[in-house]
Amino acid sequence: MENLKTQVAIIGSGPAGLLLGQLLYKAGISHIIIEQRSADYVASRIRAGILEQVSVDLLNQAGVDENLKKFGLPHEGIEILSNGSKHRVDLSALTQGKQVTVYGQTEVTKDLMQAREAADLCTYYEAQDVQVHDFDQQQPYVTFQQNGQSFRLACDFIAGCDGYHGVCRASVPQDKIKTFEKVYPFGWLGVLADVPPVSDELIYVQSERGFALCSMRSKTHSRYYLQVPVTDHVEEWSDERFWDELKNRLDEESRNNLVTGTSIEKSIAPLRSFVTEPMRFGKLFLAGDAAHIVPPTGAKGLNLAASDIAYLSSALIDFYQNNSTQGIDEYSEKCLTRVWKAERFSWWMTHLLHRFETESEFDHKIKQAELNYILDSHAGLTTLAENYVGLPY
Ligand code: RFL
Ligand code: PHB
Repeated sequence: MENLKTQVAIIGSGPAGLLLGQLLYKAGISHIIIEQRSADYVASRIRAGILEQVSVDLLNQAGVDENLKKFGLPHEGIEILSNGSKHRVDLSALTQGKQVTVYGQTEVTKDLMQAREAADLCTYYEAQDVQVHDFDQQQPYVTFQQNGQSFRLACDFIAGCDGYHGVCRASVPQDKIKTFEKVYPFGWLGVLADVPPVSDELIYVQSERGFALCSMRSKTHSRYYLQVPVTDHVEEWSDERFWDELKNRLDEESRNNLVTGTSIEKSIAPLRSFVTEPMRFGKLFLAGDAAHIVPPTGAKGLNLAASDIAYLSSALIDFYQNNSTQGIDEYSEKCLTRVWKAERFSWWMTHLLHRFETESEFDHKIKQAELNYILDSHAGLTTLAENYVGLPY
C-alpha cells in the first residue's frame, strides 16, 4: 500500500473536478484527482455546447480561456420554431447585453487537461475500486487501486465530482440524504457532423412530431438532436433516417438550408431531473452531476457544475487563507438555491417544447397557448432570456 497525502482529494476529472483542481492550484492549495477512466476517454466525451457568461468568467479566472477566446462563438440570440414559424429571442436586448458562448465541453475539458499537464499536477487515471472513508470525521481518506497497486490518500476534504453514477453520493448513509427525481419518457438522439450549421443561431424546435434542436460546435461542425422514445436504440437510426426525420420537424427555409453528411458521433441520452439534498456531508462535498442532473433543454448541466465549483473553490480558499468556515458551512444552501432555479427552468423548457404521449388534447392546447404567450410577450421573453443566459451567483 502506497501512502499519499494532499489537502483536497478530488474524485472525478470531468469539467467539475478539473476546474476545481485548476482554481485550487492557482490559490496554492494542494490536490490530487482520482479518475476511473483513461485520459483519452475523458478528453473525447461529447456533451454540452453552451457556456453562460458566468462560466466563461470562471474559466478566465482559472487562466484557461485562451482557446475559448479564440474559438468560442458568442451568441446574442436563439430561435424558437413553433407551429412552423420561427421567433427570435434576442437574448442580449432582453438581458442588458448578456450573451452565451458556443464552445464544446470536449474543448473545455481538453483546455483544462492541458493546463494540468503544463503545471505538472497529479492525476491518477484508470483508478479502480475508488472508496471514500471517514468523511464524517477529522481525517478523511480515499483508497483506490491502479495498475494492481493499492493507494491510500489522506486529505482534509473530499470533493465528489464523479458524476451521476459516481461513488461519492452512493457512499453517504441513506438516512443522511434526500433525493428528488423526475424521469422523462423520451431521450435525445444526438448527431455530430462535419457540416456547416443550418443557421447562425441555435434553433429549438417544437413540432407535432416532437422536439428537435439545431446546435453547433463551430462554423463547420453541427450538432443536432431529436426527441425519440427512450426505448429506441441508436442502431435503429441510420444517418438517412435521422436527417429525414429532422427535415420533417423543420420549417421550409431551414429544410432547404440544411446540409447533411456522415455522422461522426451518434448517441441517445435519457432525460432526467434529479437533485440531492444536502450537497455537503461533513468533509465531503458533492458538485456537478454527482449532486444534480437537468434535462439538456435549458443547456444548464455544465454551467451548474461550474457554479458549484465557483462556490466550492472560494469556500476552500477562504478556509485555507483566512481560517474561515463560513463558505464551507453555506456551500450546500447556496448551491441548492441556484440549482433548483435551473432545475425549474430546464423542466419548464422541456415541458413546453417536447411532445408528451400522455398529454390530453386539452393539455396540449394549454401548452401551445403558453408558448404563444411567452413568444408574444416582452415579459415572457425576458423570463426565458434571463434564465437562458444564466442567473447571477
Ligand atoms: P461528468 O462530466 O460526468 O464527470 C464525472 C467524472 O467522474 C468520473 N467517475 C469516477 N471517477 C473515479 N471514481 C469513480 N467511482 C467514478 N465514477 C465516475 C467519470 O469517469 C467522469 O470523468 O460530471 P461533471 O464534471 O459534474 O460535469 C457535468 C457535465 O458533464 C454535464 O452536466 C453536461 O454535459 C450536461 N449537458 C449540458 N450542459 C450544459 O451546461 N449545456 C449543454 O448544452 C449541455 N448539453 C449535456 C448536454 C449532457 C448531455 N448528455 C450526454 C447527458 C447534452 C447532452 C446530450
Ligand atoms: C449542444 O450543443 O450540445 C446543446 C446546445 C443547447 C442545449 C443542449 C445541448 O440546450
